[in-house]
Amino acid sequence: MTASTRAPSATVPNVSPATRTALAWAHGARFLTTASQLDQLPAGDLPEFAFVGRSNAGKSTAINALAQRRQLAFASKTPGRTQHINLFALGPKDSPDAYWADLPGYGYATVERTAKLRWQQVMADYLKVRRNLGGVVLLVDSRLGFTPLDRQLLEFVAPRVVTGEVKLLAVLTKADKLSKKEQAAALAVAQESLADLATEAADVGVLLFSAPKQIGLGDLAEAVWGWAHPDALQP
Ligand SMILES: Nc1nc2c(ncn2[C@@H]2O[C@H](COP(=O)(O)OP(=O)(O)OP(=O)(O)O)[C@@H](O)[C@H]2O)c(=O)[nH]1
Ligand SMILES: [Mg+2]
Repeated sequence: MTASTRAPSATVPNVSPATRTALAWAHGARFLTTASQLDQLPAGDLPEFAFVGRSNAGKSTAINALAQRRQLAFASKTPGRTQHINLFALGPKDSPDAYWADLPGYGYATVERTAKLRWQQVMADYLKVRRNLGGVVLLVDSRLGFTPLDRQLLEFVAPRVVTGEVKLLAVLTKADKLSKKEQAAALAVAQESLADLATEAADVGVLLFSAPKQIGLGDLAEAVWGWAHPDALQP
């Protein structure tokens, strides 16, 4: 059975066929490799979708939620845990159709300064030069909103978003920690922050997300599935 035909988890009931297809695809994610430098990443033509954001924003947790695996990506209470670029393969085992990249978080205060600068450089280079980068999922703690480092990251990647080469989805994590009213406010502020970029670029989105409550999980899966399968008719 290939990943694309695998049944989705019974923990996500009442989903549309499109969401079901996307979740089944995400469920097939498996660890591929880890890299501490860009030149260790596999070259190739498969589209790659990067999960980026501040340390502790919830990147690894979102990947685990998408894959419906507890420990596929290493999530932790200790910020700065993800120190390398971890790559996951998607699609059928014998012919993968995309990669996900879990990138190290930025902005973690107690990481030594030189290590921090080195990583920020790796991140900036990755976003600028990774040829097969097809999309960026920017994870932002919904209680904090976009911080200066998030805005800097957006500036790094904006030129490629404007040309349509790279899609962008901002995911407001930990929505379970907000009331409905606070969720709506966080969404509105994030939409406003992305408004300028969205007028120039076709593919910029934002959604609320919670891993434990599975808020936005189907929408996130569908968005990334759609990036990987631009020619597919609606599933
Ligand atoms: N309540 C709640 N907690 C979350 C959510 N997403 C992540 N967390 C928690 O936030 C903490 C950090 O999550 P990670 O997924 O490790 O964060 P990360 O962005 O990968 O962090 P780095 O690897 O340090 O860059 C963990 O304790 C998670 O359990 C969420 O949607 N809701
Ligand atoms: Mg992580």
